[in-house]
Amino acid sequence: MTEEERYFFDVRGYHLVENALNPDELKALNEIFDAQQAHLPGPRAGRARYLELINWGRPYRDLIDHPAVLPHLEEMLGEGLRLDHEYAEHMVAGGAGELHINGTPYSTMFHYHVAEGRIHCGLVAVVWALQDVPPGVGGFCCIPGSHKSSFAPPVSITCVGTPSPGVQQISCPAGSAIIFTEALRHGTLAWNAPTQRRSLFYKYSPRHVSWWGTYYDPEAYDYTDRQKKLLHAPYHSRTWQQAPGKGYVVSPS
Ligand SMILES: O=C(O)CCC(=O)C(=O)O
Repeated sequence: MTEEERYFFDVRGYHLVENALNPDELKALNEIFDAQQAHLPGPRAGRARYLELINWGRPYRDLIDHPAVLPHLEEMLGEGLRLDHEYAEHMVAGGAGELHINGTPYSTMFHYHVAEGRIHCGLVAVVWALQDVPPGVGGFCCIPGSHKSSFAPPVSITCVGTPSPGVQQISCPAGSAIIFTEALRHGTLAWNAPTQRRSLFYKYSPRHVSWWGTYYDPEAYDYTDRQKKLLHAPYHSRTWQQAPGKGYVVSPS
């Protein structure tokens, strides 16, 4: 992260990377999305969530450690960061989702703080936009700066129906990535564009933290070494390791 990016991330709680995907990557991801969507039963109305994108092919697996976002994630989550879970959503019309999470009350899962000149986060999300998100059409929204709020959010502040002042839509061109700390108060504005919203959510946690509770198999595909490192189950330290099939632990030395 540049000094300016770090400053604005700290102030706002999110960072927008435009042109994170090149046109070939975007095309491949959308073509696979088309094929997956064709399997959906019924009309493609409203909002649908798709799980296990990791099984959708290499373009989806290559988002795990995409170079447009990985350096930012490394800085916020530290060594040993891990992919916690991923999913996709489409929205055709409507589909608002209420604001959630906030700087206060404190949560070990969704925390944000700065110590010793470094950002420390719980869960951090990357939202990949596969279609344009023009101003005013809805989609991801947040209250910038709320990851550092010292007060619990009033329930009167909403993004459903008529959004409250201070709730900000983050518009962006297709191929963008929004990186945000889940401590930020965020939600989904109803979608009203003629095109569907297509968003991919890849969420990362510090080395020893899990939100999803199920873990990837780093051997399931021909992952690169760097991708395998991001797919480990949560742990803090492995200075002592269990000997496979034995009831004792061994020192690495
Ligand atoms: O982009 C959106 O629709 C909001 C995402 C959201 O609420 C979340 O990631 O927890």
